Amino acid sequence: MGKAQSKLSPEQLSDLQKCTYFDKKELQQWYKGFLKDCPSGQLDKTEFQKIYKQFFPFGDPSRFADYVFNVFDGDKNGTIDFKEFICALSITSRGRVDEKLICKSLFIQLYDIDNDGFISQEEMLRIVDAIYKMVGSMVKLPADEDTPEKRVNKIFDMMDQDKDGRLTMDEFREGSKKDPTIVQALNLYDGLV
Ligand SMILES: [Ca+2]
Ligand SMILES: [Ca+2]
Ligand SMILES: [Ca+2]
Repeated sequence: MGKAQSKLSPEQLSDLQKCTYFDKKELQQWYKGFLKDCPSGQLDKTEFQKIYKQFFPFGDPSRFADYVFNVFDGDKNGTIDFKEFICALSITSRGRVDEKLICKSLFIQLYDIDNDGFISQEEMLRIVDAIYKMVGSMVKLPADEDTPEKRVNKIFDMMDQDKDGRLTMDEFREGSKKDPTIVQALNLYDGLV
């Protein structure tokens, strides 16, 4: 394989426009940036972690990067190609929480680690813990959220409407509208376009 082509073809562009919110110019720009980070056109886990480390130099983002990597890697072949990357990016940065398009359950996929259709308290704790490790001491958190446990309890208090200790897709979706910060955790590239 070696080096990837330097520009997207018209066919690729129209294909990508179907599954993203980006226009042609934005897509080409993202593609250029993508190739700069990864000339082969295929991001592997280590490279993906490196990107996160640039953004979070004071924390340890490796675990969170792994979780996100697994979500971005739609066909689970161990690398992220540009299409997987830009689809995920489009949803995380421009998609509405109730997005019904191709990558609709991206956030849920991130939190639902064992893929059983529910987000358990334990699963959310693993993700939130990874996020806290990633941001390190950069952010000062309010006293009722200064540990991952407290934060997860607070989220469940708000989202778990039937109080059965796990979140359904609907509970999660509704709750994310009330507290967008949960979804924002994925918005790594927001503001860079
Ligand atoms: Ca892949
Ligand atoms: Ca689960
Ligand atoms: Ca519930």
